[in-house]
Amino acid sequence: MEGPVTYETHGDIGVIRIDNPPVNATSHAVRAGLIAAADAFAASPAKVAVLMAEGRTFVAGADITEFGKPPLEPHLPDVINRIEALEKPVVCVIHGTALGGGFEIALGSHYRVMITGAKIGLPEVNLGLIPGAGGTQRLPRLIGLVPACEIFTSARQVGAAECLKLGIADALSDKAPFEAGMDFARKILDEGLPVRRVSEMDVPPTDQDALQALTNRVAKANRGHVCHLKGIDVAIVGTQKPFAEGLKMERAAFWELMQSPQRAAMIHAFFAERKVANLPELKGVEPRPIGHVGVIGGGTMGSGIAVSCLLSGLRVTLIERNAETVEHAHNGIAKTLADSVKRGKLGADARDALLAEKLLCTDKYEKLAAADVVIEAVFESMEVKKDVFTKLDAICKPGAVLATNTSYLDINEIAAMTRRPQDVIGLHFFSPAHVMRLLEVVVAAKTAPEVVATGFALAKTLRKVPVRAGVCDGFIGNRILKTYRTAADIMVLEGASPFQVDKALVDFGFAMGPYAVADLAGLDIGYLTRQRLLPQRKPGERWGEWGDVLYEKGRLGRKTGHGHYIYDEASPKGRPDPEVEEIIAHERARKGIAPRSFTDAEIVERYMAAMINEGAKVVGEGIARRPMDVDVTLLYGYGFPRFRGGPMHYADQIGLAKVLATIEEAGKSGDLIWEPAPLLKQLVAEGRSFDSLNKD
Ligand code: T1G
Repeated sequence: MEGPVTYETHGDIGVIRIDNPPVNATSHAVRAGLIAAADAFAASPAKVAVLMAEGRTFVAGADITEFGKPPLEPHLPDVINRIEALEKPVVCVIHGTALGGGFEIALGSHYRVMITGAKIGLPEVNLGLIPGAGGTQRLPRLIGLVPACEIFTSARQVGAAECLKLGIADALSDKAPFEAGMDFARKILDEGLPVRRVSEMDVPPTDQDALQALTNRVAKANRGHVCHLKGIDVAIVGTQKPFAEGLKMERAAFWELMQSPQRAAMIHAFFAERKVANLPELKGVEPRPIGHVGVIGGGTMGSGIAVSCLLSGLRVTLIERNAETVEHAHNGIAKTLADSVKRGKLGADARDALLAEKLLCTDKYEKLAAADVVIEAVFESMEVKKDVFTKLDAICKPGAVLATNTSYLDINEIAAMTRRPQDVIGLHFFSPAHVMRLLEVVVAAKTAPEVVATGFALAKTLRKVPVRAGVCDGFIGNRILKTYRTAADIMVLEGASPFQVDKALVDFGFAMGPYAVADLAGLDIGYLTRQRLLPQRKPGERWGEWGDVLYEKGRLGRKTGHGHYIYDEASPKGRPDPEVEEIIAHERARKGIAPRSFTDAEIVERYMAAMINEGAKVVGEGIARRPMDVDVTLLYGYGFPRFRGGPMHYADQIGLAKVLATIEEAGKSGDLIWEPAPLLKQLVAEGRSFDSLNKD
């Protein structure tokens, strides 16, 4: 047999091998090959078959690159039905991650063996889909409705030991897949184990209260997403029908979701996250070592960066000013690691080893002499940054990468303070740095390619999503944030309530609206930013100043229990403070603005148009390489709803001409943020999409 699937026999045992790198996805060729292999086995004298895969993992699902294209026969459900219908036993051997269609193939097999460290999962909801090859019908029959629904709505990967306990796996092995498969096949022959079809099993009794509780949890955790609850519905209703009808119902729901904008958005996000990490210009560029990381500053960002490095196995030397702040930083890191132990994310022994062997907190800069990478995370003042980089330039070894975590300062100016500007780069983490996955890799004018490659290599090690950014005020994320926040402020000045703005954007899919976010971050941050930007303000530029009034009243947001919202026992998540509306009304009156009403739709339209317009300026100026870099930045750093794919993808879905029309309409107010981006105007004129720029 040619192609990615082969069939061979070893005495009474047939072996079906899938070999389709990198992750054995069930491409058309694999599906056709599986049918041919099943037929070959059926026709062969072999009495039992082993189904396994080559390479680093068993099948990790359907081939996502085929989505959105006309589906070719055989379809995966039919392939799996063919395997399950075989009259001789098939044992599937799972190594690596059997995900989506891969796990569904295993469920269609008669027995499952898992190799130590292997995992299974049904992550289709991460793509805006549901399992579409029997997962919602077979898994409930094998383990029960509630655990099955939990697995395919959480998209979590389930380990081998838990699979054995749940009855998903029939055996575990620490041998290689082929040997493990042969062992179990011999067991089937020796014990005369029969064909055992999951589709013929009855669903075990269901705890209806548990099922309802799960459904409520899933609805709350996945607000705005369509697929999760549709999956539960298909599993519940489908498994009350004969299997073939349930499978049909699943397939119909699957295809409906396949046509949905949410699926397109989620798959855009899936591939964008991977493409932004692979920069064409870094092909063949060797990164420098990253084993020993220095961190300057043990504040919130510094200690978060240190924890992120420690949890990724790197050695960390953290510098603080004096013995007292050194101890404070060490205790802060120890506390964060203790929380990871409490949440079962880290073993207590491992934590102790990290603190004892990998972490050094000190006030002696010379301890950085051998560090490979040093990340400065001190107070956001150019004076302080220059002092730190002057010291680092004197102490660090040649070739050390000197990085700054500044979120807006000019990195070219910082680099110019050293004799090695080619070794200086921006690594902009997001708070909390050991949790947030976004990392802006800010490339200064003189940054060497291997230093950029080192930034991306560090991101991969820290399991961050790196986005390359150029130097400007706020880089990609904070620059765009400033613009859509200003658009919101202007709508409030013109009459909208900040609470209406927040609700409209939460309904659109954001976890929080801009004013709840401002309260969470602290209104002092907003106040300092407005003070810093004051000298740069242009004549006629408008922005909201009520935040300064709240600041001067000592209302700093959640941390003082009072911001735009009131946070107290009665409303820990905050309730609107009517006094804020009064303060805003005074500002309108002072500025001679006659307020008007806004619909939620108009608020969302303007907010998004401002975000998209600034995104187009950032791409047009080369600060972001492609529109998808903007999408990934907003998705991983600014809570943009994943089921909308990011602002630039969203713009393509609603149409760039419509976005431009909104911008031009809003621009009649004369506000500078509404100056249309040249790139947007060009694409509209050429009838092109942002996605047409994502190609390289
Ligand atoms: N299809 C096509 N390409 C895939 C792929 C897939 N399913 N999974 C990964 N790749 C590519 C990926 O783009 C990258 O390419 C390379 O493989 C390595 O991936 C009917 C319909 C398996 C855990 O959702 O979660 O089955 O960038 O960088 O970090 O019910 O990839 O090198 O060119 O991510 O080691 C369900 C998706 C599909 C799993 C490996 N399955 N993949 O992670 O490597 S829907 C999934 C992953 C489905 C059925 C339905 C991860 C991974 P390139 P990588 P990794």
